[in-house]
Amino acid sequence: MQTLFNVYKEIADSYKGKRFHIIGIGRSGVGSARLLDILGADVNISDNRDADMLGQYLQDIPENVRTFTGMQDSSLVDNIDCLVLSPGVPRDIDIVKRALESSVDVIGEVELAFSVLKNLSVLCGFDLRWYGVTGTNGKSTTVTLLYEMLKAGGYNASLTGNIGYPLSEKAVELLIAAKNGLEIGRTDIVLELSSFQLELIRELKLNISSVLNITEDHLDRYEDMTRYADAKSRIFNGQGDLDMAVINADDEMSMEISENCKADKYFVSTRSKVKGIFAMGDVVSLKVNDNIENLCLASEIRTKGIHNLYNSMTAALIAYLAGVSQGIIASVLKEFPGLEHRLETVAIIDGVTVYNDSKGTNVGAVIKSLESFEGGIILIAGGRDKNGDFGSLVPYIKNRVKGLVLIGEAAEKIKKAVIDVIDPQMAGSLKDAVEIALSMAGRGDTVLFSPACASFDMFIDYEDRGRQFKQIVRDISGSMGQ
Ligand code: UMA
Repeated sequence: MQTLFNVYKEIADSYKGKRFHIIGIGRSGVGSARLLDILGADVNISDNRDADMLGQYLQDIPENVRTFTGMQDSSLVDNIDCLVLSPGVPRDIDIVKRALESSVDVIGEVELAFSVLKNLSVLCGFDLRWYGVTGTNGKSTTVTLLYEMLKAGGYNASLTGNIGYPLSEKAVELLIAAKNGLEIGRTDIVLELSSFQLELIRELKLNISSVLNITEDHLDRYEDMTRYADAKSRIFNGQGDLDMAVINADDEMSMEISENCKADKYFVSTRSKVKGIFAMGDVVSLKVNDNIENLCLASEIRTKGIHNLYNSMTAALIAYLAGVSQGIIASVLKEFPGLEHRLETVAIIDGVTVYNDSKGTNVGAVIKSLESFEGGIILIAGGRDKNGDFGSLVPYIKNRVKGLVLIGEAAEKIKKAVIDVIDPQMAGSLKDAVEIALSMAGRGDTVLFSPACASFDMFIDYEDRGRQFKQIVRDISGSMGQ
């Protein structure tokens, strides 16, 4: 066995002097830059936004890395060996086309980090397990639950990817450990994968993959639903028959894309007693071999709503297949409170409960959130349109929503789509929207902020949007002495 420092050197030797250009100065771009810098590569990074828009990310770029902001001229990719794309960067822009035409290797941040981590584990001889989850909605809740279950089961687990901690940062962490000669033990990596990230994976091989659901989203980036589903189906690409896949049997598109999956398939259902995990009435059961074993009651799971039942069952099945005991899985399900920005209770003001659901960035997610309440909802929605079909909200608005307040670029488009069933109020700012919504609500009603749109027209991201919403609500609540 080589010493860990020699392993680090062997990996670094294959990157030394190689010329990389990274597009996007955000979380993924900075992680990639840090990783390639440690490996001694020759690195440039660019962002088409001006420097003053890039905040802390600019400060975090290593000093050896040449930085270009406020422009993205195609000549930046002349004379390079490899172009690394951040997930938010589409492949059909000029600079990427130029790189492809010049036969430059174009990879995504996840693939870059995966190949370094794979080499590291092979050369150091430590076990690296990979669990990847994709789907339109519920990914972050599911991967967080899975991570909690693995940790509770005594595994050295890491939570990475679309959840906000790029895989490249995990690779940096382990490379530094190797460089410093620290022993690395078995590591279990839980990876949240978006369709953007899946577009550019190549070698990524998951021990357990999972598809939660596929509904309309990101149609501003994809020509149609088929393209979007194709990107999602890439999650199975590297898998063979010794690997496993966990699929929502009740979701038509998830089942469709898994047809060619070569892994051993397990399913999640609330409709039939599938191989995998199912809920019949209130009882959640595992059926991994031929035995049916009761895991817990659905009513004991702390997060509420049918979508959370699917998320919980998926995480439970993956954890079980990874070797975590049923008792530990059940206790995590009973304790896990849910995530920030997903149907998060913010305050009760004069008997009106206010929820922050800023992560409701597409129509499907908003429908799931509306379904969690019987009625009496004042919905605040709007933001940057992702070419969403707002018309599909109509039946849910008709049955459950008594007031609708719209903000952002998509406000007019949403209004047109729903005008037959509700007359929306238009608001100029999020603060106005909250005030209007509260004035429309009565005791026992619900104010739900679930935008059905991206946040980038008015906020940095959905987290910033959710935090600003909560601050506005808390200020109002505080000023009323509640
Ligand atoms: N940019 C360019 N040129 C372009 C397009 C973009 O320079 O042509 C620049 C932008 O100006 C921006 C930078 O690229 O400054 C940002 O890149 P990015 O959007 O990929 O942002 P990151 O900070 O790297 O975050 C990404 C994911 N973002 C997206 O996919 C949009 C984060 O998911 C993820 O947490 C992070 O990598 C770490 O893996 C967020 C997200 O919204 C939560 N994901 C979408 C979703 O969940 O629906 C897919």
